[in-house]
Formats: sequence, C-alpha cells, structure tokens
Amino acid sequence: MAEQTPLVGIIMGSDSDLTVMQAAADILKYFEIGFELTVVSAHRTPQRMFDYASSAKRRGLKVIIAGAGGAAHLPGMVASLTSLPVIGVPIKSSNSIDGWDSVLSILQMPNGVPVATVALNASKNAGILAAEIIGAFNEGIAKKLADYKKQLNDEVLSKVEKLKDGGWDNQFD
Ligand code: RP5
Repeated sequence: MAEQTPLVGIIMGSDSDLTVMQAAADILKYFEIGFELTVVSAHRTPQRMFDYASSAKRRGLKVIIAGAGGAAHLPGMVASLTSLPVIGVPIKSSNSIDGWDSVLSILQMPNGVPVATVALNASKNAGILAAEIIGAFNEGIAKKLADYKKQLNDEVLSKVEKLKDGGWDNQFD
C-alpha cells in the first residue's frame, strides 16, 4: 500500500501504553486510513504536547486519538489546544489504581472542552470512532464501515444459528 497522508494522530503518554494503543493502529490499517503514531506526554514533555496539538490541524490531521493512564491529562490538554475532535483512551497502566482513575481523568471534562472517551483500554473502538468521523465526509470510508458492521451482524447471526442447531449445553465439548 502506498504511503498515505496521515488523517489520524495516535498519541500516548508513554511507550508502555503501546500494547493497548496498537489496536487503534491495526483497525485504521484495516480501513486503509493513514495515521501517525508517537509518544507525547502531558507531564514529561509539556512543550511537545503543546507543539503537537497546536500544529495538528495545520498538518492535515482530522482526528486525534490520545491514550494515557493514571493521572491521564493528555487527551484533555490536547483537546484544550486544538479544534480537532479528540478521542480519549483510558489505559489501566502501571500507575493506575484500578483503571477508574484513568477513566475519570479523561471522561470528566469541563463544559466547552469535550473529549470523546471510550471504554478502558478500548483503543480499537477509538480507531473505529475516528474512522466514523472521517467517514461522515468520505464515501469510500463510509462504505468500508458499513461492510464492517454488516460483518459483525453476520457473525452474531451465524452464532445464533450454531446455538439453535447445536443446542446450548454442548457448545464447549
Ligand atoms: C502515563 O503514565 C502514561 O500514559 C502511562 O499510561 C503511565 C505510565 O507511564 P510509564 O511510567 O510506564 O512511562 O502518563
């Protein structure tokens, strides 16, 4: 596949977040949407965060996915610095108590500065949501998303048939 202009910026507070954030990259690859991926820390590299967020729109990005754990300020701070939509991925990291700290740090934004927060560690959904935002203005991507959702639907229906034919009591024999 030819190198694509990045439309989505995937950033994370630490390289230790990559095991979780990889799924966002994988699903964007699946939808053939160009993205860039890097580490930007709100606390350890505040100037880099400022530069990244304030130049993102000018550089052609359409959506930013930001993942962080613990005192997870990256998505909210990035959202404060850009008019691009920001999707936050709360991560259960080494400095998380139980994951709720990451969820609430990203979710409970003040009025005026929204962050679209996905479930704990749900970076795949962040990638799909980013694709949907771009798909609202891009027919090719909208078609891929419709096919993807049809595939989810068909997978469930085939499980319904399997259960109907095989019964519920011998599925794991
Ligand atoms: C957060 O602290 C990062 O997003 C990561 O989830 C967590 C731990 O970072 P490391 O100490 O592993 O670099 O800022």
